[in-house]
Amino acid sequence: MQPGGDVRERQENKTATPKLYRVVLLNDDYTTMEFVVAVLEDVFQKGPAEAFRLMMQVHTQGRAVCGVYTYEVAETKAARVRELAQRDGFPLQALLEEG
Ligand code: TYC
Repeated sequence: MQPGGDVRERQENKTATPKLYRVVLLNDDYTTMEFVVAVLEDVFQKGPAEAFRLMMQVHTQGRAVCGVYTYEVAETKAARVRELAQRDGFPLQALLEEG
């Protein structure tokens, strides 16, 4: 209740944009190209040509952004990459970047 008797409703901005996070894959010398392409197809839903292009970008430039997602989705995908890499004994790393 405001002075004077008005009722002021709490304002809630339901259209606020959620923060977005980039999932970045890093290069290493041991993970096979075939495995990285498979991860890009399975975890990031890339087609074969785009998966190969992104894998080569990581291989030649050291890193590449594989997708941009809300925090939960980004963290789940990065965790899945780590899980698959660990299962197959590869040191492949995925990290999140804000913004
Ligand atoms: N550099 C690796 C090789 O020559 C291939 C590779 C690509 C590894 C992308 C990791 O995120 C990566 N076998």
